[in-house]
Amino acid sequence: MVSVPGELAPPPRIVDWSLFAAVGVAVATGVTSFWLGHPSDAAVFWIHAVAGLSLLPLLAAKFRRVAGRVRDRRAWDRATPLSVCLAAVAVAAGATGVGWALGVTAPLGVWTLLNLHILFGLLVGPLLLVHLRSRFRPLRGRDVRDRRVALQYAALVAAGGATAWILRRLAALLETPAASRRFTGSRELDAGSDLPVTSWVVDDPAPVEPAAWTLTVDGRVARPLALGVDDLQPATERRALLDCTSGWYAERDWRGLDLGTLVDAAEPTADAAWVTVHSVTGYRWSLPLPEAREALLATHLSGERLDHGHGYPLRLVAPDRRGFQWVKWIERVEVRRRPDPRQWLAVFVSGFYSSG
Ligand code: HEM
Ligand SMILES: Nc1nc2c(c(=O)[nH]1)N[C@H]1C(S)=C(S)[C@@H](COP(=O)(O)O)O[C@H]1N2
Ligand SMILES: [Mo]
Repeated sequence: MVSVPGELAPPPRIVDWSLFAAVGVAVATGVTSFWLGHPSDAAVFWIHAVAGLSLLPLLAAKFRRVAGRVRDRRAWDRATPLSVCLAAVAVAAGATGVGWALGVTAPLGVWTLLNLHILFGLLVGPLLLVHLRSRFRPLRGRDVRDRRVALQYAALVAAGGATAWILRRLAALLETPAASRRFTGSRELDAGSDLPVTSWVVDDPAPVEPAAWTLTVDGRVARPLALGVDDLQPATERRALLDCTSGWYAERDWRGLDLGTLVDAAEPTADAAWVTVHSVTGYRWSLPLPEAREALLATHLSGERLDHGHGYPLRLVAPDRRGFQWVKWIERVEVRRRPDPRQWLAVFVSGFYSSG
């Protein structure tokens, strides 16, 4: 390891509090990134990369400081094992993040390296909080006022940004699987291959019986509608990109009904502002009305009638939204004044109580 002259090493409490800040920003942006799929959200992913990459030199500085104490078993106290565990998980989170950015593939079954990264990332926060119960030291004014600290911060952020950029160039240059990554980090699925059947948590309903199925359009509308499978007239074609949070994307041709036309046929009232699309499982998501007008209720994928796994008889195609928001097995379109807050729970638990 490169040794830093003593007078250049940042004060210990600055290193510790910077680690705290970097973890906070990385976890906050990592979690929010799940709900972001529009190109205008790209900055959040860059901030995540910079925070995540800044963590690595900070961890190196910290390890250099505490190495002696960790190597000497007599210096251990009750909190030391957890600290060692935290260090390992933080390094694993950073390493899997870098690995994902470089295009590393891991033989993890249905899991991607990104899924593993998210698991480590989510573990860091709670471990850090427990760590702080025994190791908390307040930040002192004289540490913060040190002029070198501002410079070191600027260098850290600049190096993080440069490294993130280099990782992208490197993945492209070496033509690794990450060469095709979007700003979300997702990699392209082969154009020829079938779209995988994907569940966000455990949604797995029985196939929808067309004779027993109706699509209801209700809520803030003057003329609620009920349509059967034979009433669906799939007249709109749309090429759209599905970007799943487990790290893949695929552009495909979809055909179906224009969601805007359907909502307008039900005559939304003056206060209508959101459209919530419900699945037979209770799974649901809401779109602002103007965005819903751009969305499709698909009946066909790549020219073929949807099969059960992809959401027969009807599934949402919501461009620039993440895959988990593309609700499958739709049975209800609800026009509302506000988004449905229950969606935040429903997407996580629907599969546990809906009949399978
Ligand atoms: C301490 C915790 C974390 C660290 C140190 C960390 C670090 C990293 C790093 C270094 C990268 C690659 C950066 C790059 O693109 O060049 C990355 C990518 C990514 N991380 Fe994290 N991360 C953490 C937590 C999380 C969490 C909690 C989530 C989600 C819940 C998450 C989601 C992602 C995603 C989606 C990417 C791919 C986006 C991209 O490649 O730009 N991360 N992370
Ligand atoms: N009702 C319902 N719709 C759902 C899901 C789900 O679990 N339940 N999974 C979502 C997720 S995570 C993704 S990525 C896409 C995947 O669509 P596909 O299975 O057609 O590839 O569907 C979304 N629609
Ligand atoms: Mo997904």
